[in-house]
Amino acid sequence: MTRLTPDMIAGVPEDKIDLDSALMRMCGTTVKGMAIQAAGMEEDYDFSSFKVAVVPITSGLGVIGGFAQSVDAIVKRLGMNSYVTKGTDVQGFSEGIRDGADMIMMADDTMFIAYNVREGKQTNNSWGTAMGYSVCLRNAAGGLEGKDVLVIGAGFVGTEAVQILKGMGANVSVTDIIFEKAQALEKRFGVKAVKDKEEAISKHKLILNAAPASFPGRIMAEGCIVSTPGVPHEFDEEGKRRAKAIIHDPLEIGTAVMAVNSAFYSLKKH
Ligand code: 2YC
Repeated sequence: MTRLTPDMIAGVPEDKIDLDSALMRMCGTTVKGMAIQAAGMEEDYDFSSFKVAVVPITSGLGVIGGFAQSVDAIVKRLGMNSYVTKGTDVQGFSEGIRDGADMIMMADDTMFIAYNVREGKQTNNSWGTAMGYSVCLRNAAGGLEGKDVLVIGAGFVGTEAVQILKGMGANVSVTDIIFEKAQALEKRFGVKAVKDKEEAISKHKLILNAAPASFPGRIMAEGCIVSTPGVPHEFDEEGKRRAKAIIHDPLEIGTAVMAVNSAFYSLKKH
């Protein structure tokens, strides 16, 4: 699990990267539109009736400066009625319940969840990130049916991504710095474990990067599309020139998907 730092998310509250415009340009959707697709729904929804409490968590390595404020801003941009609790941890959770929150969002060092209080169901950030970046890749590529896709990283996000991408009809290969982890996914999900990361990158035009991988432009395929939640995030000038699209943000895509998917536990009932 790669831990965010305050400077990685510094621009998220005011949407400095204007993610809606970036996704509209590369994938043809807004963040909200992508998240609704990722949650398996079609039409637009008005989430303004959803009250969301974001609870700062001090356990383990503690609060990340700006993290709760970033999650709160992302959820507000989806049209939900969100706030950061005054209290942290159990006190903050209890405050949210007392205030009648429909959803509680909180993260410690290993898990980040959106808990739907009404339905007693949760969506986690690993699934949300894998699904969100897979939907972005599919939209940018005009569909993945029968296409070769490389997943880099067999961790929490990569493990979800190989299943999701296979479900979208892609021919999935997976590589990890610990080859046995890629082989384990090959056994479990019938995807292809590949050992040489650089060779795999050079041979794939569609990549979901779920690792803090470096991407020297000299090995990237011309016109490749890289959907990359991995942090830290670095592409050199050659890489930016060769890529048709590089889809990245430090937190928003995964957070938007988990919030919308968790909200739909309530909406899918009707
Ligand atoms: O500020 C807080 O409440 C902290 N307890 C938050 C810790 C988040 C740790 N996780 C991460 O930095 C990344 C995020 C992208 C979500 C999953 N891993």
